[in-house]
Amino acid sequence: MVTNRVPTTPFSDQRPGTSGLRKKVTVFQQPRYVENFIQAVFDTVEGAQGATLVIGGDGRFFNETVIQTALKMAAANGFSRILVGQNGLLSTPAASCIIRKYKAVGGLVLSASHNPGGPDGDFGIKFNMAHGGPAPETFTEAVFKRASGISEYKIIEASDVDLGRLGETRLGDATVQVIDSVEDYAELMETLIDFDRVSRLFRSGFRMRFDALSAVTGPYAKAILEGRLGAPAGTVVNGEPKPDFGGHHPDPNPVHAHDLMDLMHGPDAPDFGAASDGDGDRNMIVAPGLFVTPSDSLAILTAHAHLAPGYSRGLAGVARSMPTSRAADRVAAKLGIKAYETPTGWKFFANLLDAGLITLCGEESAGTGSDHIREKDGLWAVLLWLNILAALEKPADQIVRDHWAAFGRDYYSRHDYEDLETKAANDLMDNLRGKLSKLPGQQFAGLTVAGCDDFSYTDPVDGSVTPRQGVRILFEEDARAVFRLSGTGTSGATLRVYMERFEPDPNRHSLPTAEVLAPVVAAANAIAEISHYTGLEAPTVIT
Ligand code: VG1
Ligand code: CO
Repeated sequence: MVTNRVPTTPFSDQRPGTSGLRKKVTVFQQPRYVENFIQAVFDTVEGAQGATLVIGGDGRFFNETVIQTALKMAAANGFSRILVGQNGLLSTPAASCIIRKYKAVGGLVLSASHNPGGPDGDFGIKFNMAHGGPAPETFTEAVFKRASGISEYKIIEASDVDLGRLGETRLGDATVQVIDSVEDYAELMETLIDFDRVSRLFRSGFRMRFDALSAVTGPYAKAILEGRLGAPAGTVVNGEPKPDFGGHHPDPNPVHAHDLMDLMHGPDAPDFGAASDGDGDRNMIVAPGLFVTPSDSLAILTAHAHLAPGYSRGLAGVARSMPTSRAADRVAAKLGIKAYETPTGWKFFANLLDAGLITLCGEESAGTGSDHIREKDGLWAVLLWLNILAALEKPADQIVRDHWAAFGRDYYSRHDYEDLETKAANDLMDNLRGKLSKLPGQQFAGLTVAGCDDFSYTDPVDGSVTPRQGVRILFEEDARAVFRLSGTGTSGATLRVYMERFEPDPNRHSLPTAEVLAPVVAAANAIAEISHYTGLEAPTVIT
């Protein structure tokens, strides 16, 4: 088998963001673009020689092409065993599970997650480490540096691997094993969740809808919910992964998963609704007539996780990303466990999970997970909810209202301003950072600034410091506004403004979120001068 060393020249834009390298498909389609980045990753991985590598993706347009390239490059770079999902499919949580189970040195996860797909959509490449989680910044920065000076890549000459057929094939000196995409993941779920109890729930007539948004979770949800748990056929909708997600924007939020929202707010709402994103790591939970914010969902799962077999011994601690509401902290305080606050992005949870400091973690962007893997896990969160619903024997909306009554309600909303000019977005953040020292004590829209900072994270495990992770403004009225720029967008810049307000009084728990948050929104706009810098009078997406 011939290994070619192909001369190449670097691209200057291969710096991974919040979650891997994410660009328009057309950017990845440039000759040598994919090869350069993958070579830079392989050059950075320690212990590639003779090791096992996992490769899988969310099935979006360009997935198979990149997988064939990655397989031939992995064989040329000395990996001895390569596990790849059938038809190139692995959800991000399944990839994490498989890396850990088969002791791989890491894995390539091909996905742009919640970003739209298709020839005009987005694509992405992410590397996960041996622990199954996204590479930390030290690694991604080393990849960027390597990619910025790359002069050749290695690839073997071979015909494409048949990804449809399970089993082993030789590729150069390596063995490629095409594996069932669902099996290992489903087995892991059976160790964490009380499948018998959830099956009984379905047998008792409990109705649910799971919207896979034509993305990767369809086969997983069908095999587990309709297969192993006996939910009626048709429980999973949009269950066939499509290269363009059937035109869906595979971001499970009330705006993009509007069909599910309409159903759950209609007269024939089932007992429970859920959705997941492009690569299956996010989850959206909807009770009849009530969208459950991801921040509340994390808090509710923290409060009740002990009802599932995987967590019956209790939780070590809980972590949330900084912009996520403080609802989970309140539960942690009651349980007497520690709560950690990390920057946005799952990679920051890995050290806490590895060190056994936390059991559950989550983000406001609909990511929830536990120490079973090192990625957020959409379907797992849905299964844990089902376990809790079965154990408490209460309607989902009742569980949420009871939670608010016990802990108070954190009203929460995120405003996104998308497709901004990069300069305007940076200017807004610079201006905001520049005024932080003068804000405390000032009043905006009737709220008084109690304190503010630019969030800097010191990892409690390795002591590494990650500065400039978002500006947070705390108000005396127990409200908060957080500002940061997205690290996953692929055109221009996106400003995210996260707003919350705590309401302890149960008589005020059924108000419209927009009404409760109106002063916080007004204060945030005034402080950051959002319309001045963006030219926009309103956000492009509110979730
Ligand atoms: C967004 C979310 C963040 C999440 C990341 C990856 O990042 O805010 O919470 O971890 O997407 O999620 P940003 O930098 O655009 O705000 V996924 O499901 O796209 O891998
Ligand atoms: Co995702």
